[in-house]
Amino acid sequence: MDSKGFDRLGRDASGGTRSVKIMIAGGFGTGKTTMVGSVSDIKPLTTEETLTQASAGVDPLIGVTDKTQTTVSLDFGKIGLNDSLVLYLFGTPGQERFWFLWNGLFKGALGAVVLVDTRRLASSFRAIEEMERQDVPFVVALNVFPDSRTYPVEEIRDALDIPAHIPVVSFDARDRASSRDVLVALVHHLKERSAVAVESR
Ligand SMILES: Nc1nc2c(ncn2[C@@H]2O[C@H](COP(=O)(O)OP(=O)(O)OP(=O)(O)O)[C@@H](O)[C@H]2O)c(=O)[nH]1
Ligand SMILES: [Mg+2]
Repeated sequence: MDSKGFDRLGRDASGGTRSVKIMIAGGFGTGKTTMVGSVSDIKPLTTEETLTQASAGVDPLIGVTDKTQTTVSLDFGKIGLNDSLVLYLFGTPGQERFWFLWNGLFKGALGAVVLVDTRRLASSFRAIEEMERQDVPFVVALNVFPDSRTYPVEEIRDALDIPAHIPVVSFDARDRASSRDVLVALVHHLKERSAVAVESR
């Protein structure tokens, strides 16, 4: 228990609602802000700023040409998965020049979703490497854009060197139910790792 009477999983002394911090991470423009916005029960907090020339050549807009804004600090949202589990969602900035912020943002996080745009695997590869450095359990979520080719999950796993024990799921970040399914997959993964005991509904 901490000084406020909550244990590491956010449970109060009566064993009531658990509040856990979950990161929504991934490379530039993979749909992190979109996912937090679609799945959050509350109006999400965003820190979007207009894309500038500073990112030109570093974070190419291939596949996301209509993108005009980027997260410069974090996204914040919240979702009650069931009566006893509330997830606080923290979306990371995707531009690599802001990745130094990840160190602080990940503090206290129980798990993470790493978004991947299969059209731009290079940026996702770096994000997965970074996740291993952060040492937080994670699942990989392939955000399927309309013009994405459909790859067998095993092919993506090989291409990104994702170990067999890490779940890889496909989803649509714009869709609340689909985004929620990803969070449920993460919670199951955490449960399997005995990091959190969740009573399923
Ligand atoms: N078609 C389609 N477009 C998407 C999807 N997810 C995001 N987008 C679009 O892709 C662009 C990037 O989405 P964002 O949610 O801003 O991505 P992000 O990962 O937060 O980006 P950064 O914060 O800049 O790293 C936006 O123009 C979205 O409207 C998706 O699932 N399908
Ligand atoms: Mg964003």
